[in-house]
Amino acid sequence: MVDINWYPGHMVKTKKKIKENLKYIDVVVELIDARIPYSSKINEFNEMFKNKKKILVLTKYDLCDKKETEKWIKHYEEKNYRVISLDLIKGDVKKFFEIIENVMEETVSKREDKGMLKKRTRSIIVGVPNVGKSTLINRLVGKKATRVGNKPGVTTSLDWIRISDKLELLDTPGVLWPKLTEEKVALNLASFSAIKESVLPLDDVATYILETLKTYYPNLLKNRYGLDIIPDDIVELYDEIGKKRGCLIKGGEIDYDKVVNIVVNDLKSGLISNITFDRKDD
Ligand SMILES: Nc1nc2c(ncn2[C@@H]2O[C@H](COP(=O)(O)OP(=O)(O)OP(=O)(O)O)[C@@H](O)[C@H]2O)c(=O)[nH]1
Ligand SMILES: [Mg+2]
Repeated sequence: MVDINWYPGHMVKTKKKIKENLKYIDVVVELIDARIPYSSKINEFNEMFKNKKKILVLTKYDLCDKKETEKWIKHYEEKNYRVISLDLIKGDVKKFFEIIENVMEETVSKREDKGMLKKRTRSIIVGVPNVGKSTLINRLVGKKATRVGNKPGVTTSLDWIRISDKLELLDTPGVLWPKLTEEKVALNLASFSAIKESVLPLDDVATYILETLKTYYPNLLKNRYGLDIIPDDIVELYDEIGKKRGCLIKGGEIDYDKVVNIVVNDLKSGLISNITFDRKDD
């Protein structure tokens, strides 16, 4: 069992802030990483947002295994989410506007029937660190309204951002009050940079990445590191990658730390893509 003792103070504050803002919120937009649609989904949101309209966005669609994603979309649709998958970098975000309008249609027309004033839809964007919350907002605004970065914890405060006459969004810092006690979840979150590198031993993360690739994506693993075969033994696998990449220390020994860093960084920077680590059928 990995030992995780991590619950930064700002997580507590964020939770309090979300709760304070709850009464203003019409729609909850929950983001999960398409490569880990189970591990990056926060259970606590179910209870917290139980009476709200909900949209689930699978981000990083460009990096996931599309066949697996289809299964997850179906899974969450059966749980009554409106689900969309998005490539937030190159994809079209028009779909997002359509869905949010669609979800709000009933409420808006009810207000109109009652002769009430038009009001902007208020929506909150939530999800684990690094999932793409700020990127989504920037895409919707069409300019850099909020900061993004490829590490967890870039957004630290809660801000309302006006998208249009119809829509206002609340960006939130990434939150993690999930199933971190599940070892696989923690490893998945670490593999895709939702938790800081210091939380788990990096060699555990690299080994997990290699084992998972070996199981589900052997060809991607072979191609990435130029391997003819994948050794059964994990140490031999490290050795092979080390040799291919010239990770050697004096005396021709393999520099394992270097291999660990290469593997973790290849995943983090999307150099190994079309992968999904949470398997619907497992
Ligand atoms: N390839 C790809 N990269 C993405 C996508 N969405 C976001 N990213 C990248 O993921 C990283 C994190 O994005 P952010 O928008 O800062 O994530 P966040 O959820 O706001 O993170 P915190 O504020 O730390 O909680 C950035 O490097 C983005 O460029 C996507 O759909 N595809
Ligand atoms: Mg952010």
